[in-house]
Amino acid sequence: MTSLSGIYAGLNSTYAYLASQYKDGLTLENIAEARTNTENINNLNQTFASYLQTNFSALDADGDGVISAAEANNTISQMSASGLTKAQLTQLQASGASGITNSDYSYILENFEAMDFNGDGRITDAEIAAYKLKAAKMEKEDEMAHRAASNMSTFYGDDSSSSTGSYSILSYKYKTNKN
Ligand SMILES: [Ca+2]
Ligand SMILES: [Ca+2]
Repeated sequence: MTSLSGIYAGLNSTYAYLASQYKDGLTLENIAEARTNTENINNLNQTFASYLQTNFSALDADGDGVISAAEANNTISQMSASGLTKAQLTQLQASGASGITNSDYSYILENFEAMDFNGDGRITDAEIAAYKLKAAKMEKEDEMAHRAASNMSTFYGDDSSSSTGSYSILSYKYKTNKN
């Protein structure tokens, strides 16, 4: 099931990990420092840390230079409710460890416009689910149309066949009536 929840969870846990190191509140400088701190190498997700860094001012809603837990929670739950933009998804796809698989990122980005049913430039989990349902339905219809077409050609026989014995039921009937 393709879902963006891994992204929201990753952003949440990355914020929580960073915030636990800077008890006075997480500043832009803190994030930059944490990203270069070798002690964090195994515990800090660089993709999400980079996202928090480059989107700092959007996360710091009151503009006091610190991302509070409430601000992080608000922003991430808002993201989860309204969905993610193409630019956000493109930025988050930057590394393999970014909440969802690389192929899921590609799938969403390649089908972004068709998937964005309400046309607001954001993709939500509901839109992904609806798109998948629609795609599955269209695939089934294609398959049925193809099956109907191949049944039809069996019925009419192979016109290109040079064999004289390969009359289809229809052409045989036609011939019989004519004679
Ligand atoms: Ca703030
Ligand atoms: Ca949308």
